[in-house]
Amino acid sequence: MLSDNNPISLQMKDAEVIYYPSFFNISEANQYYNTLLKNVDWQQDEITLFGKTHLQPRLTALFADNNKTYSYSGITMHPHPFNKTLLEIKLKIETESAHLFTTCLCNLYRNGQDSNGWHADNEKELGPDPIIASVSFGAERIFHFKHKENPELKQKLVLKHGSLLLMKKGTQTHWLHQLPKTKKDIGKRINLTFRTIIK
Ligand SMILES: O=C(O)CCC(=O)C(=O)O
Ligand SMILES: [Mn+2]
Repeated sequence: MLSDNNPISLQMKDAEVIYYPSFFNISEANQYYNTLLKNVDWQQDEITLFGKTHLQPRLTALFADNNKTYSYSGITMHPHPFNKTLLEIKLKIETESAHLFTTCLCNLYRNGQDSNGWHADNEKELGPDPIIASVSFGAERIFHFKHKENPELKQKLVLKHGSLLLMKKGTQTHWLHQLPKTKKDIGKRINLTFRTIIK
């Protein structure tokens, strides 16, 4: 029988991307969702894009095992120390990916109107061609990739409750990604993006 636990390698030019639909089982995923929703100090920042300032269309929080800040879209985030839940998740991902992460940027999408526009995670703090591990809990959302030099090359997947998306070599250098808005009446979604800040 086909198991939903098997990782899937996405066919993407110039990039290595692996999707684990059920990296966490349903009871782990439920528990992590509830704990993080309640215990994370979610904030809504103002960002500046193309010279215009507006509220970010989602809530965020930054955690790190160092004091290093993370800056993007005109904001500088200061980290909280990792809590037990995030450390547990980080360890499991580090074991699977054979990569160590220093930092976790958490996103809370309150409903289908919250989103994350086209970008690559290529801030200078992350060094060249970073590896990013992205965990999803809560409502399922569609995630898009678009090749930077060949925008007709696209990839789209549904990020499930308890899933892990490993964006490895080439992904941030050659592709953009986004989490578009949806008109569907859906619940909240928590996303954790583990990163390594080297500078
Ligand atoms: O919510 C997601 O799945 C994507 C988040 C993301 O791309 C980011 O925080 O850089
Ligand atoms: Mn991203």
